[in-house]
Amino acid sequence: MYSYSEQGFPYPYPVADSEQVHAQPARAIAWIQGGPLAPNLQGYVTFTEVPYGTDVLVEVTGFPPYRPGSAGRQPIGPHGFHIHDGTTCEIGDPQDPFKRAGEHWNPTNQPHGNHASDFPVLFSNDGYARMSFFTNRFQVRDIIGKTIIIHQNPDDYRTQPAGNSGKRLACGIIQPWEA
Ligand SMILES: [Cu+2]
Ligand SMILES: [Zn+2]
Repeated sequence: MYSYSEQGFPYPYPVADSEQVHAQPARAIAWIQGGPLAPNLQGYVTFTEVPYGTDVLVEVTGFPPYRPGSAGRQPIGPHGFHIHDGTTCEIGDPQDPFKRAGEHWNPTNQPHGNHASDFPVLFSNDGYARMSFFTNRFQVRDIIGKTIIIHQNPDDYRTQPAGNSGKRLACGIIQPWEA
């Protein structure tokens, strides 16, 4: 037997192991801070272990205004959003910040569009974004110490190696969260 409230929606089928169900879920958090291209951007991303995968919740304020694309110029927003394989949010070049956060974390050697670290784009509502989604591509313990990057431009989920998402607006380091 299972119930929605006690064990979550049964994906892909009910959890049989009651010990697994009642164990304290592993959690992680990344505090997000904008760099020189978006100094007002700030927020957080949380990762919560759930049956068969991970729930991700993100809440961010301070996005720059949307700007439509034109010939040879990418739109600003919605914003590419990924886990990168670097472990630092050092700014580096202020014109092209956070390069030391590395490239898309890619533990299964997939093309961009199917990286474990490829997330839905972040959609700004007059500067504010909130989104939650489920992924079965990693567990919380796999991503501790890696970085979250929010980009200036949309992810096309096609261009290699990073979806043509453009410059890096903000960064955060994923850390264990005991709340
Ligand atoms: Cu990225
Ligand atoms: Zn990718």
